[in-house]
Amino acid sequence: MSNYASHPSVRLYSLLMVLLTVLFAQTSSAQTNIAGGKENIRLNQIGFYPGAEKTAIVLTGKSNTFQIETIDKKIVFKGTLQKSVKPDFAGNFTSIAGFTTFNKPGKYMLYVPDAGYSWPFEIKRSVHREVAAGSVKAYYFMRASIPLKEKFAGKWQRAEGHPDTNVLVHPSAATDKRPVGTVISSPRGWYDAGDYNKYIVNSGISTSTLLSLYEDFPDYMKTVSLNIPESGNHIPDVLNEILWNLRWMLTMQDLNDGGVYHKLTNAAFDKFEMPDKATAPRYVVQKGTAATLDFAAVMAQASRIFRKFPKELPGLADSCLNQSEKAWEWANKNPDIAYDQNSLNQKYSPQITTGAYGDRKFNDEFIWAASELFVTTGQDKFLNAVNLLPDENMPMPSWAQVRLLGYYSLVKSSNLASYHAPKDLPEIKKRLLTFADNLIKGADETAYRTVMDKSAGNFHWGSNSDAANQGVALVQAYKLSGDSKYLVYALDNLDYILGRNGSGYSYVTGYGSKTPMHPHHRPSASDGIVDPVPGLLVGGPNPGMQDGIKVPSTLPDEAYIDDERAYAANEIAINWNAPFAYLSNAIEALQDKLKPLK
Ligand code: 9MR
Ligand code: 9MR
Repeated sequence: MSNYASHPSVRLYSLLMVLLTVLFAQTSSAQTNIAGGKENIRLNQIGFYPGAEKTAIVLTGKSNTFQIETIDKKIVFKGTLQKSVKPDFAGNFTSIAGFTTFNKPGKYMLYVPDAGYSWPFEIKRSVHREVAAGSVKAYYFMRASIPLKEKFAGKWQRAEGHPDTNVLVHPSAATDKRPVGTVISSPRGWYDAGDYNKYIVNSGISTSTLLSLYEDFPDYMKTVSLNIPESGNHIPDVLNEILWNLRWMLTMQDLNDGGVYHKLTNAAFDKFEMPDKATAPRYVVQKGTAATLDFAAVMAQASRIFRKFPKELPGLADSCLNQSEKAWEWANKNPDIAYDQNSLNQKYSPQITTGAYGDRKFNDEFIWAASELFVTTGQDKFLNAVNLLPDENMPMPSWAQVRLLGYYSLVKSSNLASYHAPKDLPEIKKRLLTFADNLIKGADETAYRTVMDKSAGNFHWGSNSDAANQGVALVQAYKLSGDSKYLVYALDNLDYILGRNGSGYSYVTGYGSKTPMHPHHRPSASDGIVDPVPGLLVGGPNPGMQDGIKVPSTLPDEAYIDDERAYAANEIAINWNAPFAYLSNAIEALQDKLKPLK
């Protein structure tokens, strides 16, 4: 051994290795430096509007200056970095690169001497048009009961999953007219998330948020075509896509009494396999107050929107309204039926262990359903049945909390000629604006200069939907007040989602330079295609780690991991995509109103 090692040629070889190692170390440190910029400069990886604010966040603290360069490295703008007023959650201050005054369309990178180059980005009009449309097209990829053809789905084509034409009434849902084992047909709909089940409560807020996107921006949404099977049928594509889920929802009501089943589900979550391989029996389970009221709200809203397409969709608006009113009546007779999966599992079999969506407080669902029914019918009886202002709170919308969805509808309908304003309307308007003012207060002082970054409390399961829903609330405040300052902060939260954040990810699959590649999404994980299904917003930072997968950092805004198993941070879901679709499309529609403030 020692003889061999001391042989001259071996010594020469070792010397060579040392030299090579030194050389390699140098190239790799140069590479880290470049990658360092990508990691240490956080910005919207899609880009910026020429006339709007442009902000990037720099994490390395030494340099005072930054520059914007073209892709072939010509310097086009030089600026000074500003220290953040407050530190990030780790206690470190950041540097803010503001380049709002640079407005020449093109493709660029941001360069900071001690950090390197950022991801590339674009400055142009309609810069978010594609990602915004992609976030709606994402629902097509979530469709049950239809094969996704290559013409529409490209490389993510797949066989039909879950026809759902033979669905069993679970013992928890049995009635005289529909005893245990009755078979009903309940096809179509969107899969909820990474799993293949269909839940009315979560479908409610998702479908309504997309309906509101159309209702609030009809002219813009009419220009968004999605290349889906219905495209070209004289109905705007966003509505075509919504109809896929709405028609499923309509089948979830038992017309014998008006009650709506909580969900259509397997007994247990499927393994990771393509939807056509997942053939376990499907059940509808117990009717509940939340599901029935959410259904009533969505159908009332859908009725007034689809009323405008009598030729294309004859009778649909009437069916929606009739079924909505039936649901409303059922809920008023059954005002307190929670879906309590654990206690149901003690009484019935098979046990159901899929998502619970088990809300226990229904006053927000009553407010929402009453508001939508009132706006659609003009009848006071709906609002008279509820206390519109039960307390001072203005809770951020989520699957379990829908009060503001009702307020948004009441407020925007207040200029309809046929409308007699409810007595609480002035107070609701005032509260919505105060709510928005409180959201934006202090956002500029945070390390990433966003509303989202203000509070550790925002970072829970599905945190990205909060970032998006804050943006939606700010768009509503803009629509209510005409004050474009709210839009500027809505855009900041869009920047947050697309990369100006604590993890450095653009959280939307397929859009941006560093995006989730391993979302907790059964088709993306099982289709053999490297790229995940595009346009899906992952749940985002969540230090809770309820899935048991360790995140690289438990700081609130960094607690994210792109790991297929990490369903508490890296699943995708229809109720998270919907506010993102609303926000990104609304910002596109309103791009000319984004007058800089800072
Ligand atoms: O895939 C399921 C996901 O859709 C849910 O959000 C999550 C929490 O309910 O559960 C996932 O399923 C997991 C189950 O809870 C535990 N065993 C592993 C399953 C797949 O990772
Ligand atoms: O989004 C839901 C989140 O608010 C809950 O904390 C979590 C645990 O109950 O469930 C989430 O919803 C999941 C649902 O139960 C099943 N499909 C996937 C959903 C997203 O993870």
